[in-house]
Formats: sequence, C-alpha cells, structure tokens
Amino acid sequence: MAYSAASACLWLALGSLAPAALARSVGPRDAVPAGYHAPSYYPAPHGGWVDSWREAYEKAYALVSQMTLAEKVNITSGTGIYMGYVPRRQDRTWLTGPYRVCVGNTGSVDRLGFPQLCLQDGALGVGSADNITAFPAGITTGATFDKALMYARAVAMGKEFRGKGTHVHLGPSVGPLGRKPLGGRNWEGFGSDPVLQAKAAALHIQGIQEQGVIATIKHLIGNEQEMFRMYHIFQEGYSANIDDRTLHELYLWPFAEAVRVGVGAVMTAYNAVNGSACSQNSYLINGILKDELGFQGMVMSDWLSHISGVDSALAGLDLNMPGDTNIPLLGNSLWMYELTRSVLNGSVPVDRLNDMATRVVAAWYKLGQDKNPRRPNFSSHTRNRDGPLYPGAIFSPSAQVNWFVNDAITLLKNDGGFLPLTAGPLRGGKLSVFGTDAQVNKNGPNACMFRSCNRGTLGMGWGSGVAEYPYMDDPITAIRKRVPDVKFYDTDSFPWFFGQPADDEVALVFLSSDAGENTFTVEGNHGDRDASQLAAWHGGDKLVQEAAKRFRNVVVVAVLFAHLPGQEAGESLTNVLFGDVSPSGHLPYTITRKASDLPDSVAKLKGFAFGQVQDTYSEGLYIDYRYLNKKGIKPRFAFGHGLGYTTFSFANASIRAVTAPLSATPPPPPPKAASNWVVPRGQGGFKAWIGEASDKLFLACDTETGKCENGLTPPV
Ligand SMILES: *[C@@H]1O[C@H](CO)[C@@H](O)[C@H](O)[C@H]1NC(C)=O
Ligand SMILES: *[C@@H]1O[C@H](CO)[C@@H](O)[C@H](O)[C@H]1NC(C)=O
Ligand SMILES: *[C@@H]1O[C@H](CO)[C@@H](O)[C@H](O)[C@H]1NC(C)=O
Ligand SMILES: *[C@@H]1O[C@H](CO)[C@@H](O)[C@H](O)[C@H]1NC(C)=O
Ligand SMILES: *[C@@H]1O[C@H](CO)[C@@H](O)[C@H](O)[C@H]1NC(C)=O
Ligand SMILES: CC(=O)N[C@H]1CO[C@H](CO)[C@@H](O)[C@@H]1O
Repeated sequence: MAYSAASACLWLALGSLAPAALARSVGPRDAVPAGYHAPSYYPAPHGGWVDSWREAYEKAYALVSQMTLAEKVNITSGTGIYMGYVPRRQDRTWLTGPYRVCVGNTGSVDRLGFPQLCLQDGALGVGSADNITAFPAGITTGATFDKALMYARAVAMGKEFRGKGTHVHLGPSVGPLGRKPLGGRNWEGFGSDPVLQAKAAALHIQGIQEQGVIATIKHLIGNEQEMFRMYHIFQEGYSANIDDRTLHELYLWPFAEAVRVGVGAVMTAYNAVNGSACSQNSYLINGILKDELGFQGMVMSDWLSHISGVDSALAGLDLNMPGDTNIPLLGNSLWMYELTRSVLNGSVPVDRLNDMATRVVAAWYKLGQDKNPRRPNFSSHTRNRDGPLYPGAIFSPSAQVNWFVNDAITLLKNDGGFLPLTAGPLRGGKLSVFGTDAQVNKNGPNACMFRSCNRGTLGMGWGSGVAEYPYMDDPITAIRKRVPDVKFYDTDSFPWFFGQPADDEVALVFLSSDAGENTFTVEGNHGDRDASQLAAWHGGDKLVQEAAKRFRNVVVVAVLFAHLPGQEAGESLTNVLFGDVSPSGHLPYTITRKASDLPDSVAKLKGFAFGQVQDTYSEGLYIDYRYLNKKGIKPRFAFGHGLGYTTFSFANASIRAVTAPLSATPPPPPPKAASNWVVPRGQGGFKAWIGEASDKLFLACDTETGKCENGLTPPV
C-alpha cells in the first residue's frame, strides 16, 4: 500500500491529464530480455475445492447467489481512496478525517447484511491509529528465529486489529524477500531466506487470523526495489524478470506456506513480472497462485496499481483497491459500473464475477466475521481512555513488547567479553553516550508523516508499513535509570571540546541507517538507499571512528544490532547492555565486507531508463549467503550469526539421518474436485454445483426448476 495525504494534491493536479492517464499502462508491452516470457493462463480457477474452505464456500455461495449484478460488483471494489466508512461524528480526529477511517474500504450489500470491509495497514501494528502498540518490525522479529515469539507478536497485533474493528490486516510482507541490500522495504519482512520468511509469515498469519482478522500476504511478486515500481502516465512499473525455478524456490516459497495455513487474502505487487503487470498477470494469479498453490481466498491489487478492467478480471484479480484507476480522487474506476458493463456486454463472464464475489465473501465467512460483526472505531479511545470499551486495542503493550524486543537484539561482536557492562568495564567507570539516535525525536516520535524522517531513535522504517508510537522509550532515558551521571552528547559529529577520557571511561555510540517506501524521499533516499548506499546515516561511521580513537572502551550499537525495535527501544537495549538478559538474536540476512561481494544484479539498484526498467534476476537462486557460499566469499557476519553471554563448546558431534529423504519429486497435489458435488441449500431452494477442475464452473442453480444461473443445467 502506498499513498499519503501529502500526495493527494499532486494527484489532483495530475487529474487534468486523466484521459491520457492510462496510456503507458495499457499500451503494448515493452520488450523484456530474451528468454523471459509471460505466458497466458485462462480461465481463472474457481475457489471452493479445498476441504478446509468448503464450509465457508457453501455459505458464501448461498449469499452471493442472492446478490444482484450491481451488488456483486459492489463488493469487488474499494469505494475510492479517502472514501468509504464515514465515521460517526464523535469518532472524528485529525487522523481519520471526515471521510477516512481505514486505508481501504469496500462496498457493501446492506440488503443481505454483508458489510463494508475495513482494510488496514501496517506491517508492525495498526497503522494511522492511536492507542496501539508499535511492535518491533518484521526484520527484528525474524532476528529472534523464535517461532513462539513470532506467533505471540502476531496474536497481540491481531487483537489490536480486531479491537479497532478492522476486517483485513494488510500484512505480512514477504516481498521484498530481501534480494537487494539497498532495498527500501526489506525491514517489513522477516529476513532474506525463503524458509525463515515463510515460517515467520505462516505463524504471523495464524496469529492474526485466530483473532478473526483476515491476513493479507504481500506483495506478489518481485517487488525487490522501491524505485520505478509503479505504472503511471509516463512509464510502466519495472519488470522483474524471474525464471520459474528461482520464482518457486525463493520468492514464491513464503506465499506457498501462507496458502497452506489458509491465508485469506493476497496482494499483488506494483511492478510487472516478465513484462506483465502483477495486477493482471494471468500466469501469476490464475496459474501459479490459484491453480498451482490452490489459493482459495481473494486477490487484491496494491493501492492504485489497477490499470485494466476486463484484463485484470480475467487474469484472476478479485478485489480492486482502493477502487480508483491509477489516477485517484476523480471518482473513476475500472471496475464498479464498468465491471457491470463488462459483464453485460459479455467481456467478463458472469461466472468470473461470481467467483470474485464468492472469494471475498468466503474469506469473510472463513474468519467467522459474520458472527463477529464490527465497525472500525479508531478514535473511540480518545473519549474512553480509561474505560473498558477497547480491551483489544491496548493489549498489555509494554509487557508484551518488552518481551519481544529483548530477544531480538543481536550481538554481532563482543571482543574480550566486553558486554554486559555491569560485569565488565563499567565498574566504577564513567559513561559517555554519543549520537542523536540515542534520544527520541525532540518533536515527538510521530513528528514525521509515516515516519518519513530519521531523527532521534530509529524504531521503524518509513512508509505504509508503520504505526503511530503511543510513546517511545528511548535508550538514553533507559540508560540514565541505570547510570545517573551519564554524559550524553546529542550530536552526530564528535564534540570538538571533548577532552581525553579516563582509561576506565566507556563510550556508547548510537548510529542508524534508515529505509522505507518509495512514497517518501528521506535525505535523498527514494525508499531504497540510493543516496546513502550501505553507509550509516548522519556520518555515523565517522563518529564511531572518532570515538574509537580516544576511548579504550567503545560499544557501538551497530555491533549490538537493535534492528528496528518499535516503541520499547530503551529498556530492551539496557536489559541487554547491563546483562539482565542475554542477547539471543541472530542475523536474518548476511552482512558482507563490501557491497561488491554480491553480484551487481543484487548489489545495485536499477536506475532510470526510458521505457520500462528491466530488473533481471540473472543471479538466479544465488542471493545473500547462497551467493557467498557458491563463490567461497567470507561474510563479515554470516546469516544466523549472533552471540550470547554464555560460552559453551561441544565435541565429538555426529550426525545421523532420522527420516529417509523424500523421493526426488514431491507427491502430486490432491485432485481439485474428485467429482461434481451438489450442496442442498435449505429452504431457499438453491444448490451450488461445482464442476470438475477442467470445467471450472461454479454456478447458482435453482432447486425447483433445476436450472442454473446462466441457463445451464447441471449433470445429475
Ligand atoms: C518468466 O519467464 C520465465 C522464462 O521464460 C519462465 O520460466 C517463468 O515461468 C515466467 N514467469 C512468469 C510469472 O511469467
Ligand atoms: C455499495 O456499497 C455502498 C457503500 O457501502 C453502499 O452505500 C451502497 O448501497 C452499495 N450498493 C449496492 C447496490 O448495494
Ligand atoms: C465492455 O465494457 C467494458 C467496460 O466498459 C469495455 O472496456 C469493453 O471494451 C466492452 N467490451 C465490448 C466487447 O464492448
Ligand atoms: C470498537 O470495536 C470493537 C471491535 O468491533 C468493539 O469490540 C468495541 O466495542 C468498539 N468500541 C467502541 C467504543 O465503539
Ligand atoms: C571425544 O572423543 C575422543 C576420542 O574418542 C575422547 O578422547 C574425548 O574424551 C571425547 N571428548 C568428549 C568431550 O567427549
Ligand atoms: C491509554 C492511552 O494511551 N491513551 C491515549 C490514547 O490516545 C490519545 C491521543 O489520541 C491520548 O491522549 C491518550 O493518552
């Protein structure tokens, strides 16, 4: 998801170009490098053939079969950006504004009790809302390598999404997977290894969905850099050119795991794959996602990435978000009334529309949302701060989060057992702290919209994946609680007046490096780190060197890697610094000695090109540690590296196989539908008939007449 109020006026200005708006987007495709090809895959497979979804489909079918054409169309589109739920007057705040509660809102079918769905960012907590918890970022969670913590974080987050009355959580993010170290949104996901990413995503989905909130795995697929990702008037979004094996073994793996645990929604990426935009790539959605992986839920477009009406419907897209064309705010949509027309003029089979609507409704039933009706109430807490009305919204935030953060801090280097401080060097010595990253932004932790600045302690990256901090516990406050006479130098350049420290004096130097979504440019970085590259920001590298020149004892927090700790940045760090807790994080990616230790296709961002930018995955499977292993290059810190305060050794280890390896090829997938099946539909007299996979029919039939929706008669 990507938009901001700030860019709304720009869109309005672009509005005058509306007739030309889609020109580049829907023109003939640009050529992609030889060997890459986006095959066609039609028709779109129906949902409803997986046992665990069958009950939800039966109910969904019964409801959708009562809907008129206009009603079915209404629930497959958002109501438009900044539109949708109109909050009750007393619920309005500057955040929600008069027209906006959730970042996405669908149409409803009030007549049959199907509500508007509220779809909400972000990846580390309920976005754009107050009284929520700013959890540690995905990358911090990945660094725990701890399944119980991954799940517990998701349960707590899911309760907050539920407590705010949302239906759909726009997370987890597993694409980007982290192919490019300079990539802007790697921090939202769990790490650069497909199995780590997949396992963490699956646990996240389970934790969220057990709270009755639909999870959305995103972004399908190849969204490995931020710059040039979007289709607009002048240029297509870049094309990620990926061969089939690389797609399956790396980038698709987390999506497969998500489908296996029953994820309710998938969001497509802004970019193209093999030249075909992800929001209308039939091989990707119909072929790989729905047919091969057997996904039963709904496929939605990322915000404003919808660039065709008929084509995207046929290619398998089910929900257009936030409802506009890629030029928003003009009331135009490629679906809604246009989808009604497309069905009436025969361009989109009614059968496809039925499946689109059924998938949306089935996900809603699957998560029990019919029995748990809700309405977003993001600002209710302003009035009821001490009341028991929102127990889910404030879920023991500090206790729960402290717990997470402590266990994700990764100790990369600890020469001579320098840490923890109490056991070692600080006994009696003085402590000096350097770096603006040690203290919360003086204008408040939420001062910059969608955290689009890097001032003070860095608890999250920037963009749609963020949440508002209810407060931020910063490191300097937490350190002062332990060491009252600490000297803090709130500067990123070493103070010229600083004299010669005593031998037992300890320096803590705080530095950071930020990245985010392409919607904002921060200190010259367009989401990706195109300006800063891999260096620390604000001269952090120099600050460390200056301090190291003078101090015998320098602890650099980059060596104690806090990642993006969320709101509980301070205590969690001091607990580790002072030895109350042993650090137990592990790197969820590799740190190389230099950028050029990785191949250019991975180490470099794709810059501007006339026409469509081509991002070709020529390195194949060899990203991160896989490349280093293949080439025999030593990393600075390896994937999985992380020290603790304990020492141990083992000797004479041996390995023995406990289960025989599987046969070379995995077993075939279960059949889609063993035979046609008929669902008797109570008193209403409807029955659903689902054809064999090859027929792909899913029709409403009348029990009494035996006739089906579009004049077909089912076989008996
Ligand atoms: C992209 O092209 C490659 C090479 O032809 C092919 O193996 C792969 O399946 C294609 N992927 C998609 C999503 O079109
Ligand atoms: C479409 O959804 C909107 C928003 O919920 C609702 O006001 C309208 O009545 C719906 N239209 C139909 C035909 O149900
Ligand atoms: C049907 O209607 C859609 C939406 O207005 C339009 O894009 C499409 O070209 C039409 N198809 C035909 C065959 O007229
Ligand atoms: C807010 O929504 C939640 C979830 O639907 C509900 O339990 C709670 O009562 C609502 N609170 C208010 C004040 O509306
Ligand atoms: C490891 O094996 C060697 C040789 O068998 C033996 O001498 C030694 O004690 C073993 N070490 C441990 C820790 O068991
Ligand atoms: C309990 C709590 O943190 N309440 C806060 C909810 O948000 C409002 C601002 O929107 C604060 O004033 C409350 O303190």
